[in-house]
Amino acid sequence: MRRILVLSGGIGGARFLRGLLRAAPEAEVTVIGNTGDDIHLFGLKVCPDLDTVMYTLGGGIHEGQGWGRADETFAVKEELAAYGVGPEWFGLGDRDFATHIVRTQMLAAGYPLSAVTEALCQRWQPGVRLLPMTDDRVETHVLIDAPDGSGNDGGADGRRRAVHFQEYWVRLRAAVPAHAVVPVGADQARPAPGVLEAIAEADVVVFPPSNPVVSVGTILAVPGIREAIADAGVPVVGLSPIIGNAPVRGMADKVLAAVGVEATAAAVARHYGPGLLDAWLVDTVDADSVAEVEAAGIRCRAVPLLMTDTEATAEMARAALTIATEVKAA
Ligand code: FO1
Repeated sequence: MRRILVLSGGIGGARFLRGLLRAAPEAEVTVIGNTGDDIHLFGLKVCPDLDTVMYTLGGGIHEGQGWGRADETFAVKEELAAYGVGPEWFGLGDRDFATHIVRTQMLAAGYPLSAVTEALCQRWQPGVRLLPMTDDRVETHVLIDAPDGSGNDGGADGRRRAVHFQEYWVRLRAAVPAHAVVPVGADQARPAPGVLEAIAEADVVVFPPSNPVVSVGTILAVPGIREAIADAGVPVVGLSPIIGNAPVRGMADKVLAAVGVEATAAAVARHYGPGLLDAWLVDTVDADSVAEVEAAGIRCRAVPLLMTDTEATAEMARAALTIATEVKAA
């Protein structure tokens, strides 16, 4: 399993990758990063999931938060707020701003996001090849109830409105019902250069414990990516982001409800489906669901899935590679 392809969201994906690199130091790891969380703020293009992977593997992440830079200051944000320029609910720090300025400048000069990401990674040396899922603009929006009198009514029934994923996630803390999750632009997007080639050349494809709807699901929504993975003829292995019927972190259960999927390890495996997924790891507390997942045609094993530290995470990655080897041998 020399060439490993990973579909990654932000924090969960990035932490898993750190364990994977320890478990398989000789491997060539390519990461397809979700860009549906991207947002334009203050005239800048912010790519939270790409940056989280880059900073985590490059040693610049704020470890406690899991996103943003270590040793961060917020002078620019405070100055913007003094001008009354928001949004104030999104915490962009001074060090992080520099990344978005460089990215936006390069995009304005005509470089595609994939080339810009490669350039940013020159500094961070993440130890993986990081590819955005697409160079085209995709923005995940969430359909929520419009508060009475908001003036924002826009849904078919006049009582719902779509908000950017970051507004739903960060400002609203996913505390309001999500009726639908729409990766706007995904249907017209093309996989970024290198994405389909990386899938074709991979020995194994791994879905880390990232959000199955707004992270891995958004990557799979780019036409051609799901099909290429399903047809690649190599083991596709996933690790459940749900442990004991609750997300390990984040609010994956809220967006799972929006797509009609129960927040259980087995339901997420069925959501990916046996046409895509060959093997699935659930946590030991969900050992009861192994039979159910296997009945759905997906090889399954229960192992500890809490990413408490890099060694525990490396052990998860080893389990993923072991079950992939079994799939290949079967
Ligand atoms: N998450 C928060 O909960 N609050 C923030 O203010 C925030 C700012 C932010 C800035 C840059 C960045 O790269 C990520 C940031 N995140 C923040 C994380 C992000 O909202 C999400 O966790 C991901 O998009 C989901 O993968």
